[in-house]
Amino acid sequence: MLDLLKLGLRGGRPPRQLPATPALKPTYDVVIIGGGGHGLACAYYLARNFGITNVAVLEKGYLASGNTARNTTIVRSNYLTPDGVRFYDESVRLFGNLSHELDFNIMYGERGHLTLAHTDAAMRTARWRAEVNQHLGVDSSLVYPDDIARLCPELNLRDDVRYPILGALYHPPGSIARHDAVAWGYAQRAAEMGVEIHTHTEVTGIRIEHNRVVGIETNRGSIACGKAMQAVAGMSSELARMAGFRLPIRTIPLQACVSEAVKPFLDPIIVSGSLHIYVSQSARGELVMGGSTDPYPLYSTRSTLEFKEDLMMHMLELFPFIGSLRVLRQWAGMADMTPDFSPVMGLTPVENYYIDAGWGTWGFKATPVSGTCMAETVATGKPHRLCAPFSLERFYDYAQVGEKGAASVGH
Ligand code: FAD
Ligand code: PYC
Repeated sequence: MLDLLKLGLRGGRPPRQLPATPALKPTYDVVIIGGGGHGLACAYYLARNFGITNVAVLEKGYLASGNTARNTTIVRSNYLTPDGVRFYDESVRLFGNLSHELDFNIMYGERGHLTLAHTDAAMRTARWRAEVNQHLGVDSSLVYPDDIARLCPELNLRDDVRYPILGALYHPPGSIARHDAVAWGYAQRAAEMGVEIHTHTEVTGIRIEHNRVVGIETNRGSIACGKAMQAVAGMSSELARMAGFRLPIRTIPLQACVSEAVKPFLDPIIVSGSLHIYVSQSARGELVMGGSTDPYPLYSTRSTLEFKEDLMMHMLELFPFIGSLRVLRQWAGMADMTPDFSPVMGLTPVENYYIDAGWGTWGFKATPVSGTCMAETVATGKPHRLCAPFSLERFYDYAQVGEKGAASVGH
C-alpha cells in the first residue's frame, strides 16, 4: 500500500519485479532444478526458514512455463488416506495466508468443492473420504440431491439421464487461485533474500562422485554444488536418469480448456469421476474445464479434438444450457504419474540429491506444503514428518499411499 502511494506521488514506472538472469557463479550451496511453483517455493522456504540463500534455481524455459501455469488451480484436502489428508490440509492452511505472506495477490478464492457420485461405488468412496476427513478435522460431508440443488442450482439433477446424481462429497474449503501468481510471488520474495533465478538454463547432466552429487551441467556451463533438488514435474524420470536412478513414474499428457467469459453463475467447483470432468468458473468468468488423462504415456503437450469432444459430451449432461458457449483455449501438460497417485518426496539413492516428483494431476494444491517440506528435508538431510510417507523407498517396502479414489481426474 505504502509502495503504491510512493509510486503515485513520485510517478514513473514501478521497478522491475524480478532481477534479470545473472551470470552463473562457479558454486552454490543448493541448486534447485525446475522453476515451477515447487522449485520456487522450496527456494523461498530455504531462505526464509533456514537462512540458506546461496541457492540457484535453474529453469529451462521461462518461470512457471511447465505445469504450474497449465493446471486448473483446484486446491482441496478431501483426500482418502490419513497421510494424504494431513499433508494437503497443511497446504490449504498455507494457501489461505499466502497472498498476505508473499505480499502478492494470488487471488485465492474459497468456492466449495463438490465431488458428484453417480453410482453406489462412488457413494461408498465419498462416505469413506468424509469419515477420514472429519476424523482429522477436515470439513467434508456427504450431501444428497436436495443439498446439491441448493449449493449448485445450475446442475442438471434430473433422474432421466444416463448417470443421475445420487449424492456428493461436499468440501467447503475447496478453492481456486491464480496459478502463475503463486510462482511469481515465491520467486520475487526468494530473489529479495538473495536466491538467484536462472531462466532459459537447462540442466543437461548431473555430476556425481562417490555416489554424491557434486555439480550440475547446464546449457550455460558447469557449476559445483553442495546439494541439489529436482522439481521438474513431467521430466522427473529424465532427470532421475541423469542422476543414475529410476523412478516408478509414467509421463502422461493431461489436457484442459477454458471457455469464453460469461457472467458469474457457477460458484462451487464441480467434479464428476464417473463422467470424467471437472469445472470451475474463474474470476474472469471463464469456465475452466478438464477431463481424463490421455489414454497413453507420451512426452507431448499437443491438444486433441477427441479430448474436447469427450469432455463437452459430458459437460452437456451436467449443464445442458451451455451448448452454444465457445471454447477459447485448449492446452496440455505432462503429468508424472505414480502407481499410487501420491508424490515422491525426499532422499534419493544419491547422497545430497533430493527429489520432489510424482505430482501427476494433483500437485498445484501442494505447492506451499511441498516447499516447506522439501526446504526442511534439503536443509537438514532428514525428511520432514509430513512428507516422510511419500519417500521413494515406499515402493520397495510395499507402503504405498493409495489416493486413486481421491483423484479428481479420470485415468
Ligand atoms: P512445473 O510447474 O512443471 O515446473 C517444473 C519446471 O521444470 C518446468 O518449468 C520445466 O520447464 C522445468 N524443467 C524441466 N526439465 C528441466 C531441465 N532439464 N532443466 C531445467 N528445468 C527443467 N494440480 C492440482 O492440485 N489441482 C489442479 O486443478 C490441477 N490441474 C491440472 C490440470 C492440468 C491440465 C495439468 C497438466 C496439471 C494439473 N495439476 C493440478 C497438476 C499440477 O499442475 C502439477 O502437479 C504442479 O503444477 C507441479 O508443479 P511443479 O512446480 O512440480 O512443476
Ligand atoms: O487434484 O483436485 C485436483 C485436480 C483437479 C483437476 C486436476 N487435478
